[in-house]
Amino acid sequence: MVTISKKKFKQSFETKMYSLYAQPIKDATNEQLLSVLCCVIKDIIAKRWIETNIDKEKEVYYFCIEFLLGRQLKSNLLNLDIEDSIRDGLKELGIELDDLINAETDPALGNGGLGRLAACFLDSMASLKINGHGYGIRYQNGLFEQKFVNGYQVEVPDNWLSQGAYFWETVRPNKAIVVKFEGEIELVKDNDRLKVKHKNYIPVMAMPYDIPIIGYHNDTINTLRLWKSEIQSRDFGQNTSNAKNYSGSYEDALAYKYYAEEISQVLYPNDSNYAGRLLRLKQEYFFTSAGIQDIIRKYRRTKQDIKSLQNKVAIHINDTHPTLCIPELMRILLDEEGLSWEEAWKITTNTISYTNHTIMAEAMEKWPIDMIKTLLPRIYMIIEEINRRYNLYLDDKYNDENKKQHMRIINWDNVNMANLCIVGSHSINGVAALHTKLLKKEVLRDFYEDKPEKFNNKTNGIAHRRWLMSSNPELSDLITDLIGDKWKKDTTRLKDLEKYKLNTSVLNRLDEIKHHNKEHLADFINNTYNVQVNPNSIFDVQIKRLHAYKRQLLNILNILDLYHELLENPNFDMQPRTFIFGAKAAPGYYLAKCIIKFINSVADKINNDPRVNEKIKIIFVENYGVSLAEKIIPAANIGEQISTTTKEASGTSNMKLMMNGAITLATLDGANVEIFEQVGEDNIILFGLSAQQVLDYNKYGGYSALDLYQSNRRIKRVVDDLINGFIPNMDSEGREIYNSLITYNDEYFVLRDMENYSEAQAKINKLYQRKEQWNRMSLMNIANSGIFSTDRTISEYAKDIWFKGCEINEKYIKL
Ligand code: CRA
Repeated sequence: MVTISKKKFKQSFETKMYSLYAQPIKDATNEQLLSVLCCVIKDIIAKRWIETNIDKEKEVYYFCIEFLLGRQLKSNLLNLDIEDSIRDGLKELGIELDDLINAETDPALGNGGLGRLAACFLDSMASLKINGHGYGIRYQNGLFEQKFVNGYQVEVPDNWLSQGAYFWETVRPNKAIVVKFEGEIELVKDNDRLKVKHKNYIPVMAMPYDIPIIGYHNDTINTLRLWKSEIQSRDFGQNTSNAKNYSGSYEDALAYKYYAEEISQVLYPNDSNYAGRLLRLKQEYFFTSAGIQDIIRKYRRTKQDIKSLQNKVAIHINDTHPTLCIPELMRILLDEEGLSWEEAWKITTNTISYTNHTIMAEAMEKWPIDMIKTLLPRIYMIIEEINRRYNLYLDDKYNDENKKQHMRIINWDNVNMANLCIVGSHSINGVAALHTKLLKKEVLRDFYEDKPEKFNNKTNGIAHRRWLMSSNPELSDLITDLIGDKWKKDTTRLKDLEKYKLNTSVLNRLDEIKHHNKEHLADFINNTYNVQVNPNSIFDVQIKRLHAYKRQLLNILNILDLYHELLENPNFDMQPRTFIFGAKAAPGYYLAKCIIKFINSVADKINNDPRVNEKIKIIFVENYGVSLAEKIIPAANIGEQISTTTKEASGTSNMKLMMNGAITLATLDGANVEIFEQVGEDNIILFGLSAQQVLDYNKYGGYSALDLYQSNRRIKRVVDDLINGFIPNMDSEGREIYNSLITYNDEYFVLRDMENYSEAQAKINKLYQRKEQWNRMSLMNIANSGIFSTDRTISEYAKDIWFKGCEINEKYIKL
C-alpha cells in the first residue's frame, strides 16, 4: 500500500507549488492548490500505476462511449487511505481539504445510468484487483450544463476543461495512434495473397489522456484512457501518398483541422436514444479503432502468438456504441496479422463480449450502409463478409424468412449494430433479471433460441465506496460501529445489520443520521434556490434523466392531485412532503422539456401558496449530476422508481437510494424486482401494472386513456389543469403533454397507473407516521443492499464472462 507521512506530504506540496507556479502557498487560488494536490497524489501513486500496467495476467478492456466519473479527489483519498494525513497536513499549511474537494470540476462525460455504471465498474475492477481498463472519448464539452429560465430548460455548453487541464490526467503523445477515415481500398496481389491497401484516407490522430483508477486499499491502479482527436501533424498539409490529397492551402489546412478536432468535441446529449448522425459514427469508430490498435500494439510487445489473444485479453462492448471493435479487430487480424478469416473470426468472437442496456426500439442503433461504406470502406467490406457468412448459416438452419430477416446484420439499407454484436461476441448479457428475460423472450428471442448458451444476466450495481462510504460518512461509521468494517470489502455482510431491527436505540440513531443529512440538504437548497424546506418533512426523491417512460409526469400529476385535495379539505391528513426532482432532458426531446417546464410551473404555484405551504414543497434542482446526487441521496426518505413496467432496463439510482436507507416506491420494473426480492414486501412500496399486463396491452390493445379520463373525477381534474390556465405561465407545453396523454392514448400508462400510485403514496403517508416502523424499513433496506455493490456485479462478469475457463478465474469464483 502507498503511504505518505504528514511531514513528507507538506514538503512535497510546497516543492510542487514552487515548481508549478513559482509562488508561495498563500497567494494560490483554490484551483491552483487543487492542481498541486493532484500532482502530489499522482507522484505518490506513480510507481504503483506503472507496475499495474505491466501485464501479468489476463486484461479486461471496457469500451464505453461515456464515463460519468464524478469528482475524483475524495474518492481517491478514500481508496488510498490517506485522507487523514492529507487533511491534517493541509490544515497545517492553512488549507481546508473540503475547499479543494469542492473546487474540483465534475467531469460530465456521460448522460446518465450507462456512463455512471461504467465509472462504478472501473472502481470495482480496480478494487477487486482485476487488470481492467476503460477506453472512451475525451470530449471537449461533456453533457450540457442545465439552467432554468422562467422554468424552461436552457442548455449551456459544459466547459469542464476551463481550468486549462484536468488535473488527474496524463497525456501520452508517445502513445498516440492514427485512425483512418474515408479513402479507397485497393486489393493488391502479393505473391499468392491479396494485400489490402487503404489509399487517400484522412488520418486523425487519437491522443491518449490517461486517468488513474485507484483500487480500494490495495495496490492496483488501473487506467481510464480517453482519446482526444487531433490532426496528424506529420501529414498536415503534405501531399503524402497515403493521406488524402490536401493541397497545402490555408483553407484545406483549416478544413482538415476542423474535420479532426470535431470528432471529440462534444458528447451527444441523448439517453436511451439513437443519434443517427455521421459525427456519432465517426466518434464510434474513432475510439474503438484507437483502443483496438492500442491493445494489439501492447500485446505484440509481449511477443506472444496472436492466436492466444483470447487467453490474455477480454474486450467488453458496453452497449452497441463500440460495436466497431468487432470489424476493427477482424481488420487487424486479417490485414496486418495475415490470419485466415476462420482464425480471425474465432479469436474475435472468443475475445469480445457485449452488454445490452435497453429494449427501447428507438435506442437500437442502425447505420445506413452508404454512410459506413464512405466513412469506413475497409470496415464495411468486413461487415459485409460477416453478414454474408452469417446469412449462409441462417439459410442452412432456418426456412422462416421472417425470422431470418430479423436476424440479419445487414437489413434493407442498414447495418443493425445489436445483431452484429450478438453474432460477433461470445457473451450477451442484460442488466437486470427482468430485462434479460425480456431480451430472451421478446426482443432477441430468435438469437436466444439459436444460441441460448451465449445469453446471461448481470444485474447492475453501484460502487458502495462512493455512494455510501464517501457520500454518507455518518451512516458508514454507524454501520462500522455496529458490525465492524468487513462490510467495506464484502457488502453482503451488511446483512448483519438485521440483528438490530428491533433495537430502538440503533433505529433512533439511524433516524438522527438521516435527519442530519436532510438538514445539510435543506441548507444547500435554501442557499442555492432560496426556498425553505422542512427537514421534518418526508424527502421524496426522483433523480434520473427526463424521459416519458420514467414518468416524472406521474409524480407531478399526483402532487397536483394532493394539492387539490388539500385545498378542498385543509384538514386532509398529510405528513409534510418535500418533493425533489433532478433531471436533464435531451435538448431535442420536446415532450421531456415540456414536462420540465410543467414541473417548474407547478412548483412555482404550490411553493408560493401559503394555504398548502406547510405541507408541500417542490424542488427541482438545476443541473443534476454526480456531485448533486451525492448530496441528495443520503437525505432521501423515498426513492421514486416509477417507470412503466418493462421499459427501465435496470435503473441504478434505485440501488443508491436503498443503500442509503430510502424506501423504494416502485413498479416491478428493472432491478426493482430484485430490490423487492431482497427486502421483502414489508420494506418496499409497490404499485402499477405488471410486466405481463404492459406486454398484453402493447400486443392486444384494450387501453383507453380517454375513457379513464372521462370516468375518473380526480384524473380529469389534473389532466385538465394542463390546459385550463390553472397553472400559470404555461404556454403550449400543457397542450403538448395533454395530447400525449389523451390524443395519443398515453403510451406509458401514466393515467392507467395513477390511482394505484396515489394509493401507494397514501400508504407512505401513514407509514411515515409510525416512525419506529419506518426506521426499521430503512434499516432493512440498508442491510439488504449488499448484492447491489458493483463488486458483486464485476465478480460475476469476471467469472462468467471475462475469465471463464481461465486459471485466474479461481480467484473470482470465491467472491
Ligand atoms: N438509460 C437503462 O435505461 C440502466 C442503464 C445502465 C440505460 C438503465 O435502466 O440502468 O442503462 N440504458 O445499465 C442505456 O443507456 C443505451 O441504453 C440508461 O442509462
